[in-house]
Amino acid sequence: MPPTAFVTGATSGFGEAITRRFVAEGWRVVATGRRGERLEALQAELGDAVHTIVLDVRDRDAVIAAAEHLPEGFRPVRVLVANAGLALGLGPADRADLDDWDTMVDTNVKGLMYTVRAVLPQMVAAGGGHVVTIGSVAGSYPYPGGNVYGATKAFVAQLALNLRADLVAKGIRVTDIEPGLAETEFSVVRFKGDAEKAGKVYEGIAPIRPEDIADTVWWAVTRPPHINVNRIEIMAECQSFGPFQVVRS
Ligand code: NDP
Ligand code: 8X3
Repeated sequence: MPPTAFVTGATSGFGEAITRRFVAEGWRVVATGRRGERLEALQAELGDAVHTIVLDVRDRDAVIAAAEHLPEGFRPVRVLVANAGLALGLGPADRADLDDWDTMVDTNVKGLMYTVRAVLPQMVAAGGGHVVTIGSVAGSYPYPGGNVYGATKAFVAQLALNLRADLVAKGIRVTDIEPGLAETEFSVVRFKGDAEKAGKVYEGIAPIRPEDIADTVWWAVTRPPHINVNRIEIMAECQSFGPFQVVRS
């Protein structure tokens, strides 16, 4: 029986590329996300190797039920790619929309918690597995307007390390992949559908592509079982760090 990967946020960007990569490598994939029509298209294209579930990771009961009721042939989950997430807004903290902050925390923090908690028991019962979380460089380095988004990604990185502490020597590995600037639908979402503004983020540069992250996930999960890749930070070559700000009067 081919092994199964469970991917959240499989309807676009990294999650879609990760789904395609695992299927191409002969795996089965449980592909999840809120947009059912995107999942149907993916299923039609990739066939029986994919089982789709319309799933909002903010819905705790639905996440638990999805993991508990996987069909024969799609369980136990060998690899969880907890990828679903988003940034909303890029304004300064004093003017940020609190609903945006709530949505980012509900999705990137609580949705991740629910997903991990839902899938882990079957990995423990099976005596093996791999949890891949998708953090961000924004979780390590501050930037103007990154405020709560970056803070949610710091949570992702620390949860991944703490999962390692709980799961050590249980055959379950944990890797946090922390990308920088990558062209997906991320900026369209961040700028609430403003495609022109989103497009400018990637103008004149060569950003990370979704396939690069799919390749990174695949690399991490195919390392020999006696090692654990704790974290991978990966930036576009055109991206680097800003200087400290010093404001003079
Ligand atoms: P996309 O917007 O292209 O994809 C985001 C995915 O997350 C979609 O499939 C979306 O599906 C899903 N998603 C969002 N909210 C929910 C929800 N409540 N429940 C279930 N699924 C949800 O962006 P990316 O591929 O870039 O983003 C994937 C991850 O990578 C995110 O965690 C993001 O923070 C992170 N990241 C992105 C970087 C970038 O520059 N692009 C860099 C570093 C990290 P749907 O809308 O159908 O539910
Ligand atoms: C997305 C990368 O730099 O836009 O997590 O925050 S960044």
